[in-house]
Amino acid sequence: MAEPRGSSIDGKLAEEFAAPSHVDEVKEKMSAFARRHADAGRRVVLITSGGTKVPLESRTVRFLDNFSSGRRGASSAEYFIDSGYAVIFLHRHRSLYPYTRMFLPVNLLEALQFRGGEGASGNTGEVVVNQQLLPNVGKVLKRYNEVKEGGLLLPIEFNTLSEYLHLLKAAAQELSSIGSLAMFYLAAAVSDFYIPASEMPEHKIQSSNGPLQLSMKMVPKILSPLVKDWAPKAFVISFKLETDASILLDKARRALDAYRHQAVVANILDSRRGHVVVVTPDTQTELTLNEEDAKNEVEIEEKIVSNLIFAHTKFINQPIG
Ligand code: 9Z3
Repeated sequence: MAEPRGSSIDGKLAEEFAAPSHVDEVKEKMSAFARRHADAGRRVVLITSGGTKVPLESRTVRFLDNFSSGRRGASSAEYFIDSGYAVIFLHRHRSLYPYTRMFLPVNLLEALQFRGGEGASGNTGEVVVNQQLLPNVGKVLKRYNEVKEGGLLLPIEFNTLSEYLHLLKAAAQELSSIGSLAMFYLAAAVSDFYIPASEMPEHKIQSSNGPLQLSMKMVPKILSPLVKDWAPKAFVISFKLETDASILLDKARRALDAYRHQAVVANILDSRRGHVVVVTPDTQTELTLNEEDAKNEVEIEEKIVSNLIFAHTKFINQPIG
């Protein structure tokens, strides 16, 4: 498969995708975060999470989006932190977030009550939590505060595909300074298609013009410069999603051949919560949740993270050849 060189992708990124105005500020934060943790002997994982928004108009009314909830990324962040990693969490605005993810379906106002019953005043009454609606909230709050005090989680938000691409490039460049201590865990569901700024209508597309036909370009394969140019010593994991199981493993292997990174986590849309395959150049490991796991509320991300941390340790300790 012919892959464009990293430098041409750099050019495309600069020309066709508007960089977010705060990219330099974010770079500084990521660089300081990586340095501080690496100096303390801690590994750093950059997790991408959630879907991307692709605008159809420059004054955007409409956009293309996808299914990703961000649960994979958010839960994985917790397991990495529990295993001693520091986490840069590059996530889609309002997608699931570590720790709060567990309580998201709950209506907050249903879960809170005034102590002393209905007569208590809203201004002076104390508010208590209904623990049936927010189970384990005390335990989760304690852990959340520990993680915050330890400075172990650096959240960075994106919304559009352009923001995602520029922020991932920035992260890769900043993390390159810590070499093999850095892991990239690219779980975000990134659009394969986009409309370049130069071809996008400025104003809202008019339905009075009749049915809409879109022509979209291919998004540059950012994994290529990430592995080759931006963070060549890092341990890089991509995710491959398909709906047709018969092509999944072949696609995962082809991605490994093309980009020469360390592993692909392959999953099928409908079974992604209970089954994945971790594919490396010379291994193929199925990870599955069994009945016992389901009873104990084990999540598949715990198994994925543990498998990859083991491989990362081997990668760090391999003789330099
Ligand atoms: C994944 O495959 C993730 O596992 C999911 C997680 C997005 C399925 P949720 O966010 O779901 O927990 O709801 N991510 C990568 C998906 C992707 O778009 N990969 C591309 C591809 O397969 C580029 S590497 O071609």
